[in-house]
Amino acid sequence: MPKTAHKPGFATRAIHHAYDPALYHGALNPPVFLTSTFGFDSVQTGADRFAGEAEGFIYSRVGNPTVSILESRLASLEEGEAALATSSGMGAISAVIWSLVGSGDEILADKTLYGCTFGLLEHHIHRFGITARFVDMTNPENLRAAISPRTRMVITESPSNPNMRLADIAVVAEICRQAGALLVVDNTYCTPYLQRPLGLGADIVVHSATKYLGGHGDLIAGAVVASREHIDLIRSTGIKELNGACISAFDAFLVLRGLKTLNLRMDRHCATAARLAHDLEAHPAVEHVFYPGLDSHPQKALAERQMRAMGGMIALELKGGLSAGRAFMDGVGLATRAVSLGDAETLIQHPASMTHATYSPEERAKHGFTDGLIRLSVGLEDYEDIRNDLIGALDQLGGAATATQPVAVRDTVHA
Ligand code: 4LM
Repeated sequence: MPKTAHKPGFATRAIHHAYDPALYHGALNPPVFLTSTFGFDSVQTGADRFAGEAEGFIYSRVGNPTVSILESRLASLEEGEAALATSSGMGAISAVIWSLVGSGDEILADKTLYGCTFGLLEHHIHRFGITARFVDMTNPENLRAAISPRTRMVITESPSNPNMRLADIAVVAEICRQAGALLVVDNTYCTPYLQRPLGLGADIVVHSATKYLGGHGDLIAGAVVASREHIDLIRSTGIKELNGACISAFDAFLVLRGLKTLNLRMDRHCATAARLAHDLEAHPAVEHVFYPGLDSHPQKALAERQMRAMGGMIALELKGGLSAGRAFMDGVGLATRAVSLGDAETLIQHPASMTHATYSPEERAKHGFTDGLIRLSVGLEDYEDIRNDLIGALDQLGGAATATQPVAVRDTVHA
């Protein structure tokens, strides 16, 4: 780290924080410690490490030197005390829940969430004696009315996947604090470069590091950032004994490599998405564009307060609904039809049949998005090329944009 009296900026910390090349022969990049276990110089050393009375590594499910560098760096970028890197975003979310919520407790979650987070809360968690209820947190008063002494945890994504709804994190955090509930914010869509929920009062931030943090679509990973006390607990219970969702040292290395360009990539994702959102909104085949930077987004002012820029994710609804949406998706050439987000490549997917197929059609309607919704993860290609691809596919729609015949959406088990 450069010698300076001031705290280094975001980009500098994303490149240097918590790694001293002098300790590793001057190697510019940290070594990848591909080891499952670590030797002890005596029985007593091993016992002391297990008891938490001596520093040092034990076993890579609970800690690894490469992973530790990533964890320190993520904590620094999110401005939290400590972080835990996990094998996936779902591994992070489930480790947080299993560590901090128990039988008889209630979780209140925002109305729309990533499909598998929703599936966990709506379809499975009751088997462990935990109740999950959903409230529309675009109006924090709904949360104030619903929260009770049984509410142990509140979970929100802002902006939400897939329909770009926002929660006012500072207001929601204050409601949680007064009620004694923990606020968990999934910051995957924003990354700490665009939004820092801990500074707004959240207790815990979770990430799918598969997305913008890794940034290259070549890994699956997750992260939790919180107080040292919470991270120690989640590591020693959630990861060590409950779900075992530890990240591999190699994937930690890849996330570290991705972080070095996070701010540059996010600036580009945001700039291109902002222009595209306007272009899409102006097209006659488009019914509605969901993007917080548009004047038509009801929470634009909140987004401007809470986020540095408006992100790289766009959702849109076409005039012909589902059939037009499917024709549009089959008409693109540069954009890749794929789930996931935050990659260099522009990705386009259909939540109702893909990422959010965990919701039944009735649940989708109840939770605020239609079967016609299309989701775009705006990539790093040239703006003109992305624009021409998408607008060209919209221009091709012709009759499809007004077709009304329903196309079956199967409820399949997909990501
Ligand atoms: C997708 N998303 O949307 P892992 N939190 C959020 C997410 O979007 C995701 C996860 C957690 C998508 C995956 C196919 C807001 C995932 C879960 O996939 O377990 O790293 O993250 O396309």
